[in-house]
Amino acid sequence: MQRDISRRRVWVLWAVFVFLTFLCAGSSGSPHHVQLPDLYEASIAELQDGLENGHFTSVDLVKAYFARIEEVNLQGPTLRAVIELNPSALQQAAELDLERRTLGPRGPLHGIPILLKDNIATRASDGMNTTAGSFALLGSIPPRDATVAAKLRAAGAVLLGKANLSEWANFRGNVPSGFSGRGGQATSPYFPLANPSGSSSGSGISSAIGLAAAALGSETDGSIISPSSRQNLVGIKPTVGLTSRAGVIPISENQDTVGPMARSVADAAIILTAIAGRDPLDNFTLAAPAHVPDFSKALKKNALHGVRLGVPRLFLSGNPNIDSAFNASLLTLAKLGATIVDPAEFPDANELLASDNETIVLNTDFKVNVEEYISGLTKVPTGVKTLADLIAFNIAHASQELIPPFWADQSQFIAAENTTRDAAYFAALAADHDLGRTRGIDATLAKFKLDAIILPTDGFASGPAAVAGYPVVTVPLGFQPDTVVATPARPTINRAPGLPFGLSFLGTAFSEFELVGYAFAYEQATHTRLKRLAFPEAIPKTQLADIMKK
Ligand SMILES: *[C@@H]1O[C@H](CO)[C@@H](O)[C@H](O)[C@H]1NC(C)=O
Ligand SMILES: *[C@@H]1O[C@H](CO)[C@@H](O)[C@H](O)[C@H]1NC(C)=O
Ligand SMILES: *[C@@H]1O[C@H](CO)[C@@H](O)[C@H](O)[C@H]1NC(C)=O
Ligand SMILES: *[C@@H]1O[C@H](CO)[C@@H](O)[C@H](O)[C@H]1NC(C)=O
Ligand SMILES: *[C@@H]1O[C@H](CO)[C@@H](O)[C@H](O)[C@H]1NC(C)=O
Ligand SMILES: CC(=O)N[C@H]1CO[C@H](CO)[C@@H](O)[C@@H]1O
Repeated sequence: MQRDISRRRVWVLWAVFVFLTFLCAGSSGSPHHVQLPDLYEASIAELQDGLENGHFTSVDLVKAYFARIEEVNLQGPTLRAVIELNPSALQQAAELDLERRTLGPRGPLHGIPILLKDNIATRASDGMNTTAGSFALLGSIPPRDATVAAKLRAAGAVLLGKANLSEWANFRGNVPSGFSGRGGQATSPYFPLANPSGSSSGSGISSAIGLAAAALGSETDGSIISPSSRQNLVGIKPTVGLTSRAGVIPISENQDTVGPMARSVADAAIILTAIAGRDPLDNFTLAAPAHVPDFSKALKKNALHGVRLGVPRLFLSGNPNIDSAFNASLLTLAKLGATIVDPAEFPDANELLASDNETIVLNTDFKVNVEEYISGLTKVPTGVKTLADLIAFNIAHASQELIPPFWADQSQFIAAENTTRDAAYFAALAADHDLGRTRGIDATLAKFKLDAIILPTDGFASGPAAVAGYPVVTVPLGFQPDTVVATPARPTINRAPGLPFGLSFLGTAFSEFELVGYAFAYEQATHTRLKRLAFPEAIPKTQLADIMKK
């Protein structure tokens, strides 16, 4: 009897063994045989596919990204891209993994880790701070998630942490891009100690080398597209009003906008679709179309067929390497079916270049809008209420905030302090809209019958779109050649071999769907991004397989 049972057990075990061997041999779905995505470049679609097929979990992804951040943030090349990790991220990833198993995925962002610029508020229960990089807001409690953060969360994304930035989105004073008191000096992963540009510096660095699937940045004038260009990324600066600024530490209600910084147009389109839309907490969004399109539907390789693109030569960068790559891109765009109108100058280009009305608008808006943001906080442990308080805070905490020789300035705060919304302010705002929209982008589109305007992102691409509040999409265009001699580090390097630069598509209000299509067609025809990688020490080694072995 005994013997019979054990014999039967051996037989059953044998059958199970044979069955499993057969299964493994016949299926590529086993974790031991699948090709896990390389996190340096993994697309959101690849990550979603791996999650959906059970090749790895969102918990694995969060652990892998945490380990990658650890490798390069304060160690190795000390890129200082990330200020804080979300202490609740692993728990949230586990819940999203369970939800996937029981109910299925919410959509393309389910379980995907995304970093937020440190001016985008997150609910206190997560345990993260929202400070624009300043100690003045450390421990402050926002009433709720910023609307864009809430929308990412609702789409199933894991908010991985907060990215470093130029403090106060570069509105404190004359300070190198990528520095904040809390995060220190961020640098580019494309050349040791290189200027990462800003102000969404950490979002750009993190997205470029796979410290997250992608990141959100914000732009007032150049702060998404410039670090995207410098970090070899796709950046979308949406029309002011397409994405809500509620819960985002502001510079200017007239110019601020939140958008994705990602490794591909497809990834950026997925994120923009999730964060766009009207919001009762930000009345500028009421100007946006009621219906948000699925920007992924714009991803067509033939999107440039029959499209007219204009080149406002007066706004070019003046850098010969960038301008020659830009000139070459015109041939590519023409091959893709576009008609290039070159030159297509803004009718009042010189007036726009000379105008300094933007300074009046931003200085005045900053004082009003930042005080509004602070007054909406539930708790501010440092007690700051006004811009005057922030200036005094910096002086009282100079060793953390006003650090010589490079980071001591707060002249922008001081200039903004002495402003009011007077007649001169409203005249300056009207002049910006007139010069940027009516006599600017819209006049140029109409005069040359254009669908969009193209420019190297480095140069004057952000300016007209900034004062108009109009959209820009940047995609990788090229790299500074190896013959470029690196300039000295003060404390960052402004010119160096291998530094990436981008190509910008500008359009009228709410033309993102079209611009995304043009950018996608160009990206798919060129695949510039992987033609040059970050410098070796800046490429994190940890991959999903290392996490899953443990
Ligand atoms: C947020 O700041 C507080 C100090 O006010 C600190 O104790 C806490 O660790 C910070 N949160 C994170 C996630 O770093
Ligand atoms: C938003 O509301 C403020 C007052 O609450 C008003 O001054 C402003 O004009 C409104 N803006 C838009 C775009 O509706
Ligand atoms: C780019 O093309 C323009 C117009 O054809 C030309 O004037 C300019 O010299 C070119 N720039 C470079 C750097 O090749
Ligand atoms: C504002 O724009 C108007 C119209 O172009 C111009 O006359 C004025 O000089 C500008 N002001 C500043 C401060 O640039
Ligand atoms: C501050 O504003 C006052 C009144 O408008 C003006 O007289 C003064 O020159 C301004 N100070 C600075 C530093 O701009
Ligand atoms: C996540 C992380 O590494 N955060 C660090 C960012 O930089 C500051 C200043 O060096 C550190 O205190 C944080 O720990």
